[in-house]
Amino acid sequence: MSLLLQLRIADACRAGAAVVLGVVGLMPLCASADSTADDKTSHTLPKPTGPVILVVDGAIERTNFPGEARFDMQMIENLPAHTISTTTSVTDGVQKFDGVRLQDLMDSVGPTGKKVVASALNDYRVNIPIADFADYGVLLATKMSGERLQPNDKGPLWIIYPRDDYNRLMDIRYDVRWVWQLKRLTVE
Ligand SMILES: Nc1nc2c(c(=O)[nH]1)N[C@H]1C(S)=C(S)[C@@H](COP(=O)(O)O)O[C@H]1N2
Ligand SMILES: [Mo]
Repeated sequence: MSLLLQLRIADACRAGAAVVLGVVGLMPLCASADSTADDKTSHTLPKPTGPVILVVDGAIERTNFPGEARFDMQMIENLPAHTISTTTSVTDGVQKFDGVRLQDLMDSVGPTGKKVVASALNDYRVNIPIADFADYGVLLATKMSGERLQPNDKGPLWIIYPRDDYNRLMDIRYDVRWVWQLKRLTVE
């Protein structure tokens, strides 16, 4: 369906034209046009009340400041909690990481691009395909072994892949995506 036609149908729906005209064929179109409109407006992003620890910008649909979505720890921890236990390339043995799924964080801002440029406090930056987040349940970790990640030691946010669960993740191409001291995700 053309965008113009969709817009006209949405307008007609808002005006209640479908009900007035009683055009049976138009009713299902109204239902879908309405739910699309609701999807964009119903999840608004709250504003941070504490220190901002992560900014998501670029190609996103929902923001809480001009052009960007700012997150404090509380906003991040309001997302569903998840855990990954895995070896890493920089620690001894298996570590338990707590945090939230990057897919859930992305869903909260509505990305319209296919990758993120992840950048860190030390200005390290790397491209990550957004598909990774759903494919592997990639974690935005806030804790390791039950302790909050500190900014002087990989914190406050560290991207964690479940490398022990997928052979293909035990690879330098994925190791570079484990961004520690994450501060910004730019969707492109
Ligand atoms: N913030 C930040 N994250 C980073 C890096 C970095 O320099 N800074 N190096 C990356 C690279 S190149 C690898 S291989 C893994 C492991 O990093 P490390 O062994 O330097 O800790 O973390 C990645 N994440
Ligand atoms: Mo590396």
